[in-house]
Amino acid sequence: MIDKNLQERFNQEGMVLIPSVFSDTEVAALKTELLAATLEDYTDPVKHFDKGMVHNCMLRGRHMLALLDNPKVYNCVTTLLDPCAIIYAYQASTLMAKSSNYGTRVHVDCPRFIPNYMTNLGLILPLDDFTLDNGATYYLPGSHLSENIPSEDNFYQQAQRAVCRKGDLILFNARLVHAAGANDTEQERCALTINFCRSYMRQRFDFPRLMPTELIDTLGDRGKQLIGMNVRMPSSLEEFYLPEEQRLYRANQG
Ligand SMILES: O=C(O)CCC(=O)C(=O)O
Repeated sequence: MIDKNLQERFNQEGMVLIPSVFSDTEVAALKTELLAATLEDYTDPVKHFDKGMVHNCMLRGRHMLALLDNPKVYNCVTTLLDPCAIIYAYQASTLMAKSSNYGTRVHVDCPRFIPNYMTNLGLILPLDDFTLDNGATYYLPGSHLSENIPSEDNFYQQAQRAVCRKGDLILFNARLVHAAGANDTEQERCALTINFCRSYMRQRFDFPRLMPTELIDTLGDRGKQLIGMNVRMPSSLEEFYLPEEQRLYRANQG
């Protein structure tokens, strides 16, 4: 799915959009699960600053879990970032009717800037069409190439909008300066957002411990890699000396 032209555009602009990756049926199933989880969390007083941004979506529905094994997603991530990539965070960014969320501030999704080296890759899977009215993501092409974050004024003067259809895939260098828009419509705008990182980095949550074994067992090799099953740390000498095929930190993980 990632050809040479797309890779070049990604390197230069920091974002590419791949059309029609998911069918309407797949999108509808994901949206049903995500909206239920969002509404369930929405009034939770603990979640005060990031309302609408469900965490750890793999625990909140079987379709969102199965996305971890999706070959198209895996192909994009391993081509653009790294063959051994893992998930840093599996979240959502829902803009309820007439609202914004924590993603609406001008920001990057990775605090480190290393010239010519991407540590994190962002993925947005729109579950509703992204329009100018319902909050299509603002982004500043090329901004991933600089350490500096522009002022809000400069950002909004030059920013473009990721207007797209539900089921398209937005992939971006996590150093790209971006912001969710505000949703001025009467309908929610739902999206899944996954941040991938290099295999030797820490994840936001310890997914291999956080996920019940029964759920991990449903995953194939791709999903297991992405949640970090190949790069777990031994907590005893017994675990360190396990035979090769049972090792927690597998060989050749980058
Ligand atoms: O919801 C959006 O349009 C962007 C989401 C975002 O900025 C983020 O998750 O970091």
